[in-house]
Amino acid sequence: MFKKLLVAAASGMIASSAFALDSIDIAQSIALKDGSTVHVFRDGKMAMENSYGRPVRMDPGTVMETKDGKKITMQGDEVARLDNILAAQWHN
Ligand SMILES: [Cu+2]
Repeated sequence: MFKKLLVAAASGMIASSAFALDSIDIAQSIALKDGSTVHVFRDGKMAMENSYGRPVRMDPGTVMETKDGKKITMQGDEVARLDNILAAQWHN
């Protein structure tokens, strides 16, 4: 797990929140400029995690800015899906 975090940090993909999510369902987690994180699922849909590590809603189509200045358009709004993954993490 620790090694995984180091790899994530080195690649610049680490979330600013305390947890790097460990889910086979999540393809990519991208840190945003405002301190939140967008998790991209394997099917291309996304879910937002705020800077406190809580799942939050975002309207599909919303344009987000990544920490390194790229623009991403919100696809879907998989709050419940992320909520389940986060809940599972806390029980580990
Ligand atoms: Cu978003």
